[in-house]
Amino acid sequence: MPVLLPPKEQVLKLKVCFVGEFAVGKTSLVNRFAHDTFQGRYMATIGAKIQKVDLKVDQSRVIMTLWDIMGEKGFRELLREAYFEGANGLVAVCDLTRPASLLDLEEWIAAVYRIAGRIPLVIVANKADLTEHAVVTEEEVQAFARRHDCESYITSAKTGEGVGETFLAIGRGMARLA
Ligand code: G3D
Ligand code: MG
Repeated sequence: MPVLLPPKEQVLKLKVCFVGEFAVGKTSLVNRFAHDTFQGRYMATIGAKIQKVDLKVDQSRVIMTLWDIMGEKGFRELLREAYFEGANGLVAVCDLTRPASLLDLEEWIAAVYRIAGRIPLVIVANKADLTEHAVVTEEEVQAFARRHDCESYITSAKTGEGVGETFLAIGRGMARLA
């Protein structure tokens, strides 16, 4: 007699790297998602901070190791091979109040692709709550994402806007390939 078992949940363990210029909000986004807090005080991340989150994506359970990387240029040359090695997904973050931070993502994405190959990517434009200071438009962010053939999200680590959607999108992008 065949025994009918319920479909087994697929468990995926995946590495996600966060890149982007200094102070765009990478650490704040990770904290917002992992702990649902916003740390008002700024502390420069030294090297990389690694955080684990567990997420249900469609039929899969996705355990993501989030690699929160320091954004200063000197460090990328030195450590990027170690950071990006084996990455399954990439979240590239810019700051809506700093146009250069969007342009800068071009270089970050290329650096990650060189090490990890063309892994799923999500573009994030953070600090949506600072509406008065926003100089980057949603259209510019979308155009950038289109060129990279990926999704983009407008977020605020402060209010939580768009944060859950971003993590779900990268989780889904990776789960699709697994
Ligand atoms: P990084 O990890 O990319 O370097 P951080 O950036 O997460 O450390 O954030 C840098 C600064 O931006 C911090 O402010 C942080 O509080 C602020 N920040 C991050 N995300 C948001 C956001 O969505 N909205 C607003 N208003 N601020 C944000 P300080 O003042 O401590 O330097
Ligand atoms: Mg940081």
